[in-house]
Amino acid sequence: MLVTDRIAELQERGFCVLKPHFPRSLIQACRDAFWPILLDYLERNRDQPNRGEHRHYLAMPFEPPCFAPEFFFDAGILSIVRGVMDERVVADQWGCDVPVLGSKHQQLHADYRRPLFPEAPDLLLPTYMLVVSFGLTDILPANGPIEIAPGTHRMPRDQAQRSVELAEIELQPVTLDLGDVLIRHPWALHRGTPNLTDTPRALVTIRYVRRWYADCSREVNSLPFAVWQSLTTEQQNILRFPIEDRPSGW
Ligand SMILES: O=C(O)CCC(=O)C(=O)O
Repeated sequence: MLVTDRIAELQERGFCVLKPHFPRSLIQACRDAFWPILLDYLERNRDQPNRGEHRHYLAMPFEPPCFAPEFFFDAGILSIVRGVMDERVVADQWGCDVPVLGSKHQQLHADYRRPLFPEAPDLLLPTYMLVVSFGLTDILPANGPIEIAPGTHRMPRDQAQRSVELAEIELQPVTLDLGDVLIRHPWALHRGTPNLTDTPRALVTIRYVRRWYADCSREVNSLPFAVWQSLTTEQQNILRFPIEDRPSGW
């Protein structure tokens, strides 16, 4: 993987895929621990999908092995994310998107679309957030890969939307083998596609933002103090999440 090539791809197309990147064993351990939590959540929230029909978003737990430092502090991923933004980026969201059987195509959309300067919504700005995602299973055409319209992160929203409608820009399905990592600019237009299988499709995401940016737009879990304490100071400085049960005096 050439970091400079991936940075150029992100800047040009709004997304890139690192193939294969994370060890499968790390993801399998995450999935084994997370699956009962996910199934319980789906059971309780079957009738209250929060991302459209038969689509759920839930905050990921920080208890290992659902959480692994390798996911957040990977040297290759951080080089790319820092290369696009700056050295001081922080991670501020850790969640999972789950379409289940019955889900449909989402409307084409951008995430976190509230403009930084409302008086200039189409002002072309340097990137100030990126999302890094990987599947807890293979993500194939049958279980609902995300589709992304390349280059639309740098276009006025109306023009981007029109270009896709007129098929001047083609939506690209992003299938992912276990271990592959998708890095994308959340303003590149995209949509979820239907999961046609009985197995929930879990795509987990870490959001990295420039240190000065905050929007509290998604629910997150707290980081247990013991987990936070097990990290190096440099790693602690990259995580911007509430810390649970921090003893007084810390
Ligand atoms: O889960 C996916 O494939 C995409 C989800 C998404 O873009 C959303 O819910 O905003």
